[in-house]
Amino acid sequence: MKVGIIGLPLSGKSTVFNSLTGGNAAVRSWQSKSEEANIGTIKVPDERLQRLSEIYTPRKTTPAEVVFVDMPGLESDPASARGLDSVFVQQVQDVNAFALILRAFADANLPHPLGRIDPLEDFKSVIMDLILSDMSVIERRRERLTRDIQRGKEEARREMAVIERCAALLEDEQLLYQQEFSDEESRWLRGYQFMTMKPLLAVINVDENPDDSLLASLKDYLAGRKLQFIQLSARIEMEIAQLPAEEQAEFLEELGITVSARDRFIRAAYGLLNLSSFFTVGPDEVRAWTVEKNEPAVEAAGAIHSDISRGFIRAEVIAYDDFMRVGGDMNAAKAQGLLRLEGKTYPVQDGDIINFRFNV
Ligand SMILES: Nc1nc2c(ncn2[C@@H]2O[C@H](COP(=O)(O)OP(=O)(O)OP(=O)(O)O)[C@@H](O)[C@H]2O)c(=O)[nH]1
Ligand SMILES: [Mg+2]
Repeated sequence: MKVGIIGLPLSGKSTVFNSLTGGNAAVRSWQSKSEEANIGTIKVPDERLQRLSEIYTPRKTTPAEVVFVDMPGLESDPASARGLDSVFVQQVQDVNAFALILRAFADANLPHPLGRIDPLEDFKSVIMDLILSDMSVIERRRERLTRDIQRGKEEARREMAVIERCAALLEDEQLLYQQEFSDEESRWLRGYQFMTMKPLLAVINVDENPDDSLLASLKDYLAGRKLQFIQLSARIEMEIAQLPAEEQAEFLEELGITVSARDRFIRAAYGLLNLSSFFTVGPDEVRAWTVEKNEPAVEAAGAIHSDISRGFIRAEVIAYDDFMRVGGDMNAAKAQGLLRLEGKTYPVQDGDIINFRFNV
């Protein structure tokens, strides 16, 4: 899974990135501006994986991973709104979701690029950039399709219907990822790489004494649009994340933070993206894999290797909880009928332990 961290300049993107990855990406002052994207990978903490590893004592234990891409600031200017630049679009092409950082901290030494602290307006402004960018993609495609339709191409007519529907939604300032599309529509839409098709998590970056009225209007707005958000104080979280592991827990406790930003972030991202984890176990490796919720077994197999998907015969599946209930003993699980044989279309559940049978 790959998450793009986006937002206006100086909203705290690199600070959030560092708090997630424990990294040391350069954080900026108002004079400077970042140009390059930073990339960092974190391992998804999962207690279940640890327990499985204790049972199998494998040579290798491999957690699921999330990659974060910390993007340069979006030069959003509502007066001359014209969408996103092509370098940005290129760089975020393969991210699965956006985390949009919203500045809700005041700091006289760090002037806001638009001259005011207003996370709600910032949110609207970035969203508008994403929408305009998608609209210009549609505009270009529309010209082409119009010509094809005139030449009597039936396919073009069907595709046009899909993008006209998207255009209407975007004009209504809806985000495409929140809409329902049929399988056929989704197939057409994949090719467009729409920015608003990527699920979005709003991250409200506050300081020690947040302005509650500012936050209330933002949260009302987000909730009203069924958008997911989390609130954190990136600078504090970054300082904690850069401490040695032993000291981190102590600090979090002192500050009364029960769950670190990283963990909250990952949980939110998993929920937002509708993801779950399954496990593979054995003496060589115990490993967690990330798949979409209810992904068919044959496609989940493809997360491991395309051969396993291609040569799929069946999946031997046991739920993590069932496995633990019989003391982590696979033979006992078999004897009690807890190990199931499932076919290609079986929807993989969070916590499934799977052994794929395949033949290539
Ligand atoms: N007071 C306060 N300052 C913060 C907070 N988060 C970030 N900052 C400061 O804001 C400045 C910009 O932070 P960055 O993380 O570099 O912001 P950015 O969005 O990555 O900036 P660009 O990449 O240049 O667009 C730094 O001086 C941070 O220390 C916060 O929660 N509170
Ligand atoms: Mg930055």
